[in-house]
Amino acid sequence: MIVFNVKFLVVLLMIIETSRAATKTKCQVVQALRAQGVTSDSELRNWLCLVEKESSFRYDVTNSNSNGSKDYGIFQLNDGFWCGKSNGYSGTICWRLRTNGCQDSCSSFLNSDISNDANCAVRIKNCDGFSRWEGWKNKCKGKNLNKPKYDPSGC
Ligand SMILES: [Ca+2]
Repeated sequence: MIVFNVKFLVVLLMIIETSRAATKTKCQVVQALRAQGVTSDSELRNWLCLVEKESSFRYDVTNSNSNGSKDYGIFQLNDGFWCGKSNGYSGTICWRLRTNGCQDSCSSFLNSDISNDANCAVRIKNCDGFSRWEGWKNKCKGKNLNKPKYDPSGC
């Protein structure tokens, strides 16, 4: 009986650890975005809402779209535009970014290092705005983001 309970506990802890490990905290997201030059608190509030609605702060998540494309990672970056392109681009010229996407593999948007994800996402936002994300457009745009869960000031 005791052996059974210990095994059960170990399995339970492994499940908890796995689900926890695949999630970033609010402040980890804020710090990754600040490292890419995002300084405005109101912009950070929009990013936190976007990440909450798109991925629930999970960095290992993929979702399929109705057109057959897939979205990758904590910022749900689409493989039709932004990742897995042989001529992917690392600069800030918008037409090149829109044409070639970011210079990253799609799988690199699923690992626990979200710095390259944040780099790509910020360049997309700086060129085309948050409206590139359906989750932001439908659930964050024009909404009251003045909530503690979106407050980046303590990070
Ligand atoms: Ca990454």
